[in-house]
Amino acid sequence: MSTLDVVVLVVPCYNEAARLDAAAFTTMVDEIAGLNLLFVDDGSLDDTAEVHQRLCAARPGRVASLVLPCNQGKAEAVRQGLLHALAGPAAWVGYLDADLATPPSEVQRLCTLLAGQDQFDVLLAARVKLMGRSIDRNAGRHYLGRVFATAASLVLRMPVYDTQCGAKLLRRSTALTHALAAPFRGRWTFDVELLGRLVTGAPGIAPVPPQRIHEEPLLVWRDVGGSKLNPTQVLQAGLDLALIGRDLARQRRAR
Ligand SMILES: Nc1nc2c(ncn2[C@@H]2O[C@H](COP(=O)(O)OP(=O)(O)O)[C@@H](O)[C@H]2O)c(=O)[nH]1
Ligand SMILES: [Mg+2]
Repeated sequence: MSTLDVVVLVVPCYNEAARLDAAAFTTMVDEIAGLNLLFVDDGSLDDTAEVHQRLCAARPGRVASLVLPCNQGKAEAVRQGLLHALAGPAAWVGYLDADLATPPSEVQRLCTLLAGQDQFDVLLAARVKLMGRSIDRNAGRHYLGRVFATAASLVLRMPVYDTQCGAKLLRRSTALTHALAAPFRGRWTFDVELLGRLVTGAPGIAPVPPQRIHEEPLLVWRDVGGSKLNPTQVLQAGLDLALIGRDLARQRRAR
């Protein structure tokens, strides 16, 4: 990212008033040049909208909010937010979980990796448990996540390690706008679907080659309590993944 590039990070929120660390988000935009935030309130029933308004008022021009009339799920909130961000001048857009499981220091490091490079168009944060790093993940979620990620990499036919980390950055492109044109199939598998759409492209739309996707192992990540993912949604995610695989296979055959 050069000093002229603008990055807009979409923060999807559903009933996040208690978890949103407003001070941390404000400091994050103060410390990361070119970073703007777009909070999406997905029909929250608590005071999320008020917290967003206070954040927007504290950093006008750098922090904005988008209000969806009713709860549509993380996938649709992220899609709407990214489309909104792409309507502006952003060179890069992306999304970040509201609980700051990926902390501001890592957001800063990811933004620095974008600076002035033309090696990749997609930057995925990856939670890799390595010595010397602090990846603090609930054991059950870790092992379930590894099974899911392995299945996702088979479906996508590329060696992606962590499709589900809630921090991703995407360079503005026709392929990206096209990939966001239609709603995603699943609420919790949309990251896989988005990557699939990007690398598959469409008639007349050049795909993003897998070698232009970069995964960056995080130095710090922590599981934050209050997750909205429940066992039924885990089962649904498995089913959605199978259907995404079927859709992608059909699209590959049609090309
Ligand atoms: N827009 C929207 N965001 C949601 C919804 N459910 C969860 N999120 C957001 O998705 C992100 C991750 O949610 P979280 O519950 O921490 O999931 P986990 O970290 O995967 O266990 C947070 O920013 C949540 O606010 C939803 O129904 N709509
Ligand atoms: Mg979380």
